[in-house]
Amino acid sequence: MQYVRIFCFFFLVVLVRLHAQSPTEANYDESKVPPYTLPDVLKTTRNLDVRTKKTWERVRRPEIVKLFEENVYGQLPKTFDRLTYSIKRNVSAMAGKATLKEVLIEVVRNQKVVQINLVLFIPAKRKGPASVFLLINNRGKENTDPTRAHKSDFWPAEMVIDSGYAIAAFHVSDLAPDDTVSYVNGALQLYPEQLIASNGMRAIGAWAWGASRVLDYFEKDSAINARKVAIVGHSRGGKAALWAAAEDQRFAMCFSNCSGNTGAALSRRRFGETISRINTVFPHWFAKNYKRFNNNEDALPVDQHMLLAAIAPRPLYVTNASKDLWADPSGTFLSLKNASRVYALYGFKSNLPANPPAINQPIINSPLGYHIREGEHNLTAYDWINFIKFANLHYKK
Ligand code: GTR
Repeated sequence: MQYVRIFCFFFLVVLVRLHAQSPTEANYDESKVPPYTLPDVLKTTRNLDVRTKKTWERVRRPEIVKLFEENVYGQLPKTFDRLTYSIKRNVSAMAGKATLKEVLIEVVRNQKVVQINLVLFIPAKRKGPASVFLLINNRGKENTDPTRAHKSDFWPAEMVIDSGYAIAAFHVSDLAPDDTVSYVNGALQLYPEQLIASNGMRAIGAWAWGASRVLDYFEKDSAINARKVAIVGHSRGGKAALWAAAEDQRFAMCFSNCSGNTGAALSRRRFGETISRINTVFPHWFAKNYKRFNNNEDALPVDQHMLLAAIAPRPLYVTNASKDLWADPSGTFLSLKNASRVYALYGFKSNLPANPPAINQPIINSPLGYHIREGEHNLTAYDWINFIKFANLHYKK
């Protein structure tokens, strides 16, 4: 009898432990958010206060980017042997409203090639080179259908063209298939040394790297204004969009939709998805070093407000959805609020309210924009309408 009891006890312990790792166990109770202290975005690792944009740019910003490389996303390789491109199609589209370009971008290093298939619509009516929204597509390829037989609000090309912007997309699978095994079959073939390094790039880094290569292409396309490229991503794509914008200051604007954990949301709140869960379910997304912070958030030398701050002073728009608690809307808003101290160094006042705004009340007139949309985790027409409003206002400023 005694043995049976002991067995049952251990069986229960095992069950409870397994359950603790399941998403249903995630904390959704604000009162259970543990006390935490965020690393000070305006204090250098040598404990110096950052009071000017000069010190921010020369000391603290590079320090923060390095800390994210080391501990979270891995290094982002900057060199390769060559980048070439060929225009596969260049035709009138959308009843004459746009030009469709399908571009094959090839990046070579050490005789290895990565191919990025870019879909690009450019408005026919425009004064000079077009500003462009570039989406990192982490969903089905049909969402960015060049033939427009399939239309999707995930990438509403017609709406964006009607607003006077170019719209482009590439698929994450060209850079790193979103899979625990095959993610190596893309950009990482060019950089095999990254696979051994504990601070080596993984899938999210590879997607961000790809976004920068597309920007390299835009610099060669006279129809595009390469100084007005907005990077857009949803969820895991939204994490990559933030990382791309933080690393590559050529991106003029960033839109990070429902990006959640290791995106725009603060990790230390442990609300919804956690570092341990993301590293367990998606071991191929972040650097090996990041796993050291599983259930150990307070040991991280950064939190996600510092990633947002690294995008300053460029306009940044972040979103949530009311039913997407997994992505921690409150922690996302707090992260933005904390990043605003860096925008202030540039004299940019964020118009973010003290508390999160009501549902469907976008904050556009602020270099750090935000909305929480009614509904589920998704990238929708509502989100894009507000991205366009935000871009209209901030490109004009
Ligand atoms: C979830 C993941 C999130 C987010 C999301 C998505 O499963 O936990 O971090 O990336 O997928 O990309 O839609």
